[in-house]
Amino acid sequence: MFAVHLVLSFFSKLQEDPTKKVDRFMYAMHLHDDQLSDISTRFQAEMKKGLSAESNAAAAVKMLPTHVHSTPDGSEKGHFLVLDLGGSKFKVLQVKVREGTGVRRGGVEMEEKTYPIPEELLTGSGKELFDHVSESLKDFLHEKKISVEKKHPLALTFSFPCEQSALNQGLLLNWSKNFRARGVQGKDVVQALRGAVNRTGGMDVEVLAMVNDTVATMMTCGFDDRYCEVGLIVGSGTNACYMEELHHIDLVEGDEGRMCVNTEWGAFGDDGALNDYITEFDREVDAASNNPGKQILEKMVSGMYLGELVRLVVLKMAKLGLLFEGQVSDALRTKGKITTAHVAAMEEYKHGLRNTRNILVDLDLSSTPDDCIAVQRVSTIVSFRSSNLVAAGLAAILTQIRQNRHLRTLRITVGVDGTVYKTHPRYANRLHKVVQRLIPECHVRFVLSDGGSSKGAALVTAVAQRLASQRRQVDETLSPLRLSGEQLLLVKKRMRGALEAGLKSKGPSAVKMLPSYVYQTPDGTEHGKYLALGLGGTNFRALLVDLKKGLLQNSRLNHKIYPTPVEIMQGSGEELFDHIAQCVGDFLDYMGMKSARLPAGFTFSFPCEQAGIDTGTLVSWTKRFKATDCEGHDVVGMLREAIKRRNEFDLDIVSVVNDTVGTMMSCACEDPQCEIGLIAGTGTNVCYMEELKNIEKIEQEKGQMEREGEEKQDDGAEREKKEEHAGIPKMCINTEWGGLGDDGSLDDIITHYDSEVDQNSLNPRKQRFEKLISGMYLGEVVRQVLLNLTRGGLLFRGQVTEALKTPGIFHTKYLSQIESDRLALLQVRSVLQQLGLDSTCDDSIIVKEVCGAVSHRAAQLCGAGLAAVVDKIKENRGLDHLDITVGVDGSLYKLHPHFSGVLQQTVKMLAPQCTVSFLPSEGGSGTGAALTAAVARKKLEK
Ligand code: 0WK
Ligand code: 0WK
Ligand code: BGC
Ligand code: BGC
Repeated sequence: MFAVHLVLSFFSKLQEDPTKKVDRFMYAMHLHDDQLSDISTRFQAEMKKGLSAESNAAAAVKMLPTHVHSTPDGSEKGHFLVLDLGGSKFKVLQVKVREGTGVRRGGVEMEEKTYPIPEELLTGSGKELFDHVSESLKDFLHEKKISVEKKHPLALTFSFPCEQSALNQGLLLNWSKNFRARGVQGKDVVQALRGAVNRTGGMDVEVLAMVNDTVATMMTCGFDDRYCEVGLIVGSGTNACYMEELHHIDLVEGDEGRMCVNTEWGAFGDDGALNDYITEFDREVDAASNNPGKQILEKMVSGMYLGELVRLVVLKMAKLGLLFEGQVSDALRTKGKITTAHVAAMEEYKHGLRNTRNILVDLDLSSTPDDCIAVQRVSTIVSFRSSNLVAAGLAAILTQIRQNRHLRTLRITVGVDGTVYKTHPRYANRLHKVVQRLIPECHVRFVLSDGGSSKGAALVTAVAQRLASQRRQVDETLSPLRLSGEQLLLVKKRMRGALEAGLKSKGPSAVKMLPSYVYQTPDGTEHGKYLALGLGGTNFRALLVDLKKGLLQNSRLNHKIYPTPVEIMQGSGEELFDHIAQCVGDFLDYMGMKSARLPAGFTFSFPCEQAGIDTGTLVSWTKRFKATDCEGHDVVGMLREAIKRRNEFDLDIVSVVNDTVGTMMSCACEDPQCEIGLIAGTGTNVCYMEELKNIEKIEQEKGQMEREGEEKQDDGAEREKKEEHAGIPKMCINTEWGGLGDDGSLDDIITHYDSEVDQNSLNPRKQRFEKLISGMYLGEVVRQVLLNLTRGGLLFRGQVTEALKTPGIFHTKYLSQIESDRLALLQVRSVLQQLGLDSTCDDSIIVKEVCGAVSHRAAQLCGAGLAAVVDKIKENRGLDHLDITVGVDGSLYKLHPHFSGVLQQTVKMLAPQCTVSFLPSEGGSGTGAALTAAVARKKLEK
């Protein structure tokens, strides 16, 4: 009975659709979408392993940096020689790239010749292989009548895994496919080629770039499609590359921009990551290959192995009697007898089955139609699995890119080449479909690279040339902004000279050295309620301070900031002070203290000639202020008149101080060693405690000096240290160092960008030092440099947009944003976008570099100035070493990511005998104004 059942099922099986038989036999090669998603996820994890410095060494998927930073932008041009080595054909080409007319419509002409590589050279000595390559090149130059006199830039497309530290260098990690030449692994392939070219002689070529074929393919397709940022090869080998964020590539310096990474995904699975998907046939192919255990994925996907896989499956089925009634021929037993071209032929739409029969005949196999259908099915399943695995790999890469760019959907193009993809029927469509299914959120376009990868290789060289020349031009443009140690030392010396000059002469001096009539920093006994008013670079501030002896931290009660409209800054003086009086009125209202005739300290952040603590004649406006009828007038007087005009409240203005002085006073409360006040904000300035005897320009009544000295005798130990110096009468000098250079002393430092900024400013030829440093001008200096680079065609594709021509559009806050380390380049681009500047990655890198150069110079110059001040104080006190604190305030110092650090380093470098601590002011100069008022009042009460 059982026997009857067996025969029946056998016959029913025989009648069965032969494809079903094959599907069952090869079920392990059928990969469903969830398996492909699993493989894709595993591959993305492998990618991350390859990118990270920690795990790269052990990673199977090497993720090799290529030093190709950008895809073509249409400005590439030139004639290049290209050697295309490593695919199924070795080609020598000449590629002529002409500049694009209309976006990217540049023309590319190519001449090529394919040179066979004798089998023995593939496995012989590497030297002979490269000699063959070089001789083929020479033959090509000869045949194409290309002059051998001229130096020819050459690009090498080398389709094997290479570790590159630069575009024109690459250590071969291992051969793959059918290459096995000795003495090349671990060596620099470019050097090997150069050696061969020298041995061949009679030609002058400069190897400028070596690229993997995936990279060259991406570039070739990127020439016509700017979305092309992935290169894919499914040929005798398989591999993919893509544009990765530089900050993800640990093995390469820099965080800015992108770099193309050659994944070398052929090695995926070499560490066992695919073991649960490897079939017995894959193991057999691997075992029989010349690199067992290596390139596991490649052996499941690429043209070099597909034919073998089909042969081994058919062989096994035949042995099991599932095909050809169990007949097996020697040909079928022979490795390589079924090629990938056979597999493609068997799959052909129309003639697939006929081709299959013919191939089986060639293999000495008599086959039934069902056998042919079955064998064709085997081919389909093998190549289907190949396209599925490529789809899974691509899905991982595209997901990585989408996640890198924080996008929900991604529009991207994949440049493809390789005989399997190009010639295998249905391969391309299957691949596209499966990719779409695995990552529906990505809109993927596949572009076949026409004419091979050499156009791309030439473009990489052209880009390398362009980047190299761009780099040279950017360096030239920025070099005047890069100050040497000698130059900074010179600035320090000149600042010192100006400080000395300013102390002597009452007459005009670049650095005015204005006496502040503040003789001492707070000693902690200050107390009482004070109103502090502050007119700074951009705002007016009103502050109520209740000083409690020595306890500054909780003395600040309330404050309000009133933006100063430009029309007030540049209107009449009367309007300005009426505006101030109105704000004070509003504040007192808000505090319910209109009737309290409070003592007030007035911080006035502009140069004032003072005759006493409560008067100050404005010397000249700076920053954005240009109000009329103010210069030469007493600002305290003008404020008092405005208050009178308002007739709502009254104030007892007991002191007027510069914001540097206010800042020093408020910080000195926390740190008695603070005797310098520095502002690096909209404007810049510094004050410091100078010894009265050095301030020759003010009338010194001997009596007054003695009186000062005596007073101080009776305070506690803390004062001990100060005694050492306090004995010497001092006064705080508001240096107004912003004016250094107004006498031409900085002309050798000032660049034409700075001159542009100065000419367009409200006060040309004034405040030259300030215009090199402070926040009001840095953005403008950057804009001038960007204008220059754009006019030179180095930026924004040479498009000088209205935005770029608009003064003041590049706020200094953008510098701080653009230079912040946390900001990826994408965000730099969005900042530029906001400014109406459409930029590329390269553009953003250059813009960031320009911002960096301008702000770095500003901080260094500020440091050079400060070094002069601390050195002067050290010498004033005849000290070998000075410990001193600088109270500092201002948006540039507080908000710019690098300014304060570079400033401190520069001071350390230029004033090595001074230990300078920096104390950012919490209370702002307002508290300082109140303290000054308190100190002034204390004196009056005596
Ligand atoms: C053509 C490209 C070449 C690449 C080859 C890969 O020009 O750089 O290596 O495609 O395909 P294969 O020739 O291996 O099928
Ligand atoms: C905060 C001080 C103020 C000074 C300002 C300078 O309290 O007196 O004028 O810093 O910084 P800017 O606002 O110009 O950045
Ligand atoms: C090589 C890759 C190459 C790929 C396609 C692989 O065997 O390792 O570098 O890109 O073949 O040619
Ligand atoms: C003014 C100084 C002020 C500095 C910082 C400069 O423009 O001339 O008086 O201290 O800005 O605000």
